[in-house]
Amino acid sequence: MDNYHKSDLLLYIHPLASFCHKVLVALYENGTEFEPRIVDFLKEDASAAELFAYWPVGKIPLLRDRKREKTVPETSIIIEYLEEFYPGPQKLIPSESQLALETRLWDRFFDLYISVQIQKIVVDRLRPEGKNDVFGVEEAYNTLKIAYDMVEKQLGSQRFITGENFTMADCSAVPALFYADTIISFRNTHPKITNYFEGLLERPSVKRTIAEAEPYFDMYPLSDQIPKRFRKGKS
Ligand SMILES: N[C@@H](CCC(=O)N[C@@H](CS)C(=O)NCC(=O)O)C(=O)O
Repeated sequence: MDNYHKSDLLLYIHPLASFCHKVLVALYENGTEFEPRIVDFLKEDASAAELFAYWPVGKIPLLRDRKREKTVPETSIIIEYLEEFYPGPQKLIPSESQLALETRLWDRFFDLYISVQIQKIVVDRLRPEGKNDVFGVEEAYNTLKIAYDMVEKQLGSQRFITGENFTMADCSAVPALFYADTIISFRNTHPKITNYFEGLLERPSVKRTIAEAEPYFDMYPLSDQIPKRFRKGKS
């Protein structure tokens, strides 16, 4: 059988990429079998060529369902797709419609007002001299601060961002808060975020995602801000 694959699901990723972490956490939460394919944008290798062929905007992660011959882009859509066609024990989108909306809202919130703002700040450091977006970066810092206050308020006394159950919104929170903390630390200013994030870090899915990113941490422009406890042999 020449088109035999170990898994129907092929996931184009990079282990350091924050949006990939969101989907990896979802997959590990449910023990969903998949084949990772690392895309190295710097090398423009075969994986990158495949990614662009399937999804010309070239964003990762990208899911390819070989059984259904379907290409699934965008983290939230990927998680919704997995929930529909490859469900596992951890329900990531609640069945109750109001809670499902809350989940989608806070998923968007972490993506748009934290992860995207971090991207703006980090990518600006990699821009050629004279091409920096000083105003955009300033705006991103402001948005991050507002977002922290909103997340702190939303958490109230609940364990997860939408209540007592772990959902897709918490998958988004993991990389958002991991990288945001390297830019503006919330540890001395936002006790509920700190406590929530520490709880997330205890989950095996999150530990595994961070451990797999660790060999690549030096590629991150603010790698010196990643706490030593996440670095092997550097505690
Ligand atoms: N809205 C997208 C964002 C994905 C995204 O920005 N991915 C980054 C990696 S974290 C990427 O592909 N960057 C490469 C590039 O922009 O060229 C999603 O949720 O999937």
